[in-house]
Amino acid sequence: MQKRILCINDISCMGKCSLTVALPVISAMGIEAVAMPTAILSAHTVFEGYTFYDTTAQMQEAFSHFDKLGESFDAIYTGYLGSTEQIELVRRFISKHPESLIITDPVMGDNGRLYSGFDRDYPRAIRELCCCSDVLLPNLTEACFIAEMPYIAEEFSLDYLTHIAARLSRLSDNSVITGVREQEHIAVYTAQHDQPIKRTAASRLINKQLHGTGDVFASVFAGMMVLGKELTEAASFATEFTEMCILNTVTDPKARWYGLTFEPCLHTLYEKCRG
Ligand code: PXL
Repeated sequence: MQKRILCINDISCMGKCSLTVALPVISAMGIEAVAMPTAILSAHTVFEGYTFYDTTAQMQEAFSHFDKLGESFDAIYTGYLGSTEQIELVRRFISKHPESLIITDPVMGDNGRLYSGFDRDYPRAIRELCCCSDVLLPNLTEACFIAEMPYIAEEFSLDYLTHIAARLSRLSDNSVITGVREQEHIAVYTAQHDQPIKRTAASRLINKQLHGTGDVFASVFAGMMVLGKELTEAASFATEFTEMCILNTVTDPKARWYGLTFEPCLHTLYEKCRG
């Protein structure tokens, strides 16, 4: 039977992130993507003057409808949630789905700062969601907010990462920390159960801010997990695919800065996953 992932994330009409990335990526992997929009924005929050339409009421009704129909999901993948109220709503829905692998991308910031629209209380609420998740996918900034550790952008020790991972492991068995800057690479570290933290994958460092990169990574990762791959294999392949998309974007002199030019790479997902 075809696998299916419930994707709980915003729709940024423009800017290529969240659901506008998750749906094509997961579909290209041959997996059904069920979309649950958390908000509709004209563009992601890095664009000045973005519009924001809250869809909490619709989420509530959609969750009730799914409950009534008795729907089940191989995984529930959550990304951008607009409010602590939505976090609570998602937590309640997740608690009724023991059959699902719960993958939480705690979208809330980058480069040591929270995104526009999130206040200092938000990381505490996200921690509650992390507690009922099987896998966390924070970037280093988000990992620091969750772990209540200072953010150090570069030249930190392995001890620093180990400390962060140990705090995340109090909340969830598995964490994949992305966006760890090294001299020439951006690395991905995985922490599983009580095993030592591991540098699992790396891609070449490109000094350009490309929004939506984390969403491409998380969508591929979620798809690979649902297809039965080991966590480290899923993280490695997601890194490889994301790097391919980044290179495809930065080598195009006419590319807009809106997000990754991932579309020409989708066929490689289909080929990898078909079978
Ligand atoms: O890519 C993460 C993300 C998701 N959703 C919205 C965002 C961002 C990052 O800026 O603004 C609305």
